[in-house]
Amino acid sequence: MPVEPSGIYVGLGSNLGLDAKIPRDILHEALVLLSQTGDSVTHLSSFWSTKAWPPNLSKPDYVNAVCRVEPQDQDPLALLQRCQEIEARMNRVRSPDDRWANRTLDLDIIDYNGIVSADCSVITLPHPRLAERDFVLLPLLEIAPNWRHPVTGIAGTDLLATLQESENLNNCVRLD
Ligand code: A4P
Ligand code: MG
Repeated sequence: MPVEPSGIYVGLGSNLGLDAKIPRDILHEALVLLSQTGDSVTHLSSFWSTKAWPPNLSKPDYVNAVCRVEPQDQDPLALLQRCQEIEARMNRVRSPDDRWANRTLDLDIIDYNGIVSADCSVITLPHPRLAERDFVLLPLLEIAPNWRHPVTGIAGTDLLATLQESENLNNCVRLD
């Protein structure tokens, strides 16, 4: 079944403060920076407190959210670059030795108008792990309840239901 273009969705995550800022402040600031650099944020999910994945590493909880963006251009790589610049402004440090290191800010392009790109190190669309993540699906479905996976066409609600039947949940709690 063909899948309608579904919009451009960016996932936000943080489990590390920066100066006086707690993860929620950092996500708010990232949204302001996205808008200031020319990408309109048209929809924003709730903020969710989520247990860090993978579960066995005892990392601090994350705050996660998803926003819908009307970007200044139609170039997924350019949007990724702008997201990475915002991560850098929030002192995001990448640790080559720790794949799941704590991070002040992670901005992932979850879905870019349903584009399906080859799995490569620069950009993979849709985000390759989104279907395994309640901390992505729950906020995504708040702002896009009819969203479908661009590759499989499976409804996000069905992906979430499958996940909820499994053991692989991250105890997501909606914040005020
Ligand atoms: N890249 C490829 N495709 C994309 C895309 N669609 N969006 C490349 C963004 N980046 C993409 O990402 C590594 C490389 O992936 C980038 O250079 C980019 O070119 P990264 O942000 O440097 O590293 P990362 O964040 O560790 O990788 P990734 O893939 O974003 O990690 P995950 O899978 O998102 O895991 N637990 C909870 N509860 N909440 C979280 O948000 N996040 C992670 C990070 C782990 N556990 C978590 C959470
Ligand atoms: Mg990332």
